[in-house]
Amino acid sequence: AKDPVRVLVTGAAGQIGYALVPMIARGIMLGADQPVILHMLDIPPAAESLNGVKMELIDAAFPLLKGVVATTDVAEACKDVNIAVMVGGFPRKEGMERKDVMSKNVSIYKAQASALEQHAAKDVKVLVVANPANTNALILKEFAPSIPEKNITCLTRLDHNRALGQIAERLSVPVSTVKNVIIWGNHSSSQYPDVNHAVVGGKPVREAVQDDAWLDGEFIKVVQQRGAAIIKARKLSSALSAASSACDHIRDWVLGTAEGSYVSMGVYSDGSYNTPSGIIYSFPVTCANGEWTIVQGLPIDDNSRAKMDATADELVEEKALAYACISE
Ligand code: NAX
Repeated sequence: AKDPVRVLVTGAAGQIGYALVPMIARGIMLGADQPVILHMLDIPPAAESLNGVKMELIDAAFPLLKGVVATTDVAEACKDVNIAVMVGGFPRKEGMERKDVMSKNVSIYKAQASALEQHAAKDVKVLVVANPANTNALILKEFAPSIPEKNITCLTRLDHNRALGQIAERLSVPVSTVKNVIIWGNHSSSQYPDVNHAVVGGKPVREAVQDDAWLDGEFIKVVQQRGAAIIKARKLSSALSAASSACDHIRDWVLGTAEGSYVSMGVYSDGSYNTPSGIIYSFPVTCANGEWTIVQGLPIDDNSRAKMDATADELVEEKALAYACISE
């Protein structure tokens, strides 16, 4: 039998946490033959509720779940973890300035970076979910210099999956027949969902849909605004889809992407596609042997270029705001 993998989930008492931990314990993230030990972190006001989640995990009697650590101590939470899914953060509340939210998250991600740096496995793979996801991941990278930069990523797979879902709904085909959409840039409404290289049942999506106006207009808007639409409908933000997409992100990263298909991940930019280096930007990637590689050489038209640059500009601006918070 395989040795258990230690998976940290921060913000585990929250909505996404509640949907995510049973998926991990069932093998959805790392495979049906991979035992796991769950490390769950939350803050003291949520300690009792976190303990309730631990009780339910015990009650569910998951065969793959070999242990549960539920704690409000960051060092204990990070001890020897192989995978870290960072869901905890400070949410934007009504009336709050962007700078104030950034400042709270910068201090959280700075502290948690140091804890991972000191206590996690040296080859820990990190996925940041909490918003602003790309910039939180960048802060984490900056303050955990011994963790390889390739190991620090953020979640744009939910946006990717939303794009697949919209194409499948439009064509009334199973979502599994659609692939190679791309989310470029920031996990925010400036993201660019690109279908120019996407295929459905082997055919280019543009040929199958035969409605460029929809693909270049409404489709993009719906994907960019989907988070807000879920909040409007559910009075709560996306949780099951976020949890499921986080599992997809880690599973593909660890176990590899299928031949001929790529997925979207927020990764440390090396300047590919003339994006600014030094930011966490979402690219199309393939994964093999536990490593992601940016898909190279896709032709980019002028329309795409402008949208890719606009979302990059927003990330550069977020980075400056985050750095202003650090030096204060
Ligand atoms: P919740 O407010 O339900 O849960 C967040 C949890 O984090 C709470 O239990 C809170 O006590 C905890 N927390 C706060 N500060 C912490 C700290 N310093 N250490 C550990 N835990 C801490 O939010 P939820 O709906 O679960 O969303 C979590 C985050 O995911 C939010 O930042 C949200 O904006 C972000 N999202 C990101 C998505 C993405 O695709 N990247 C999509 C879904 C989601 O909106």
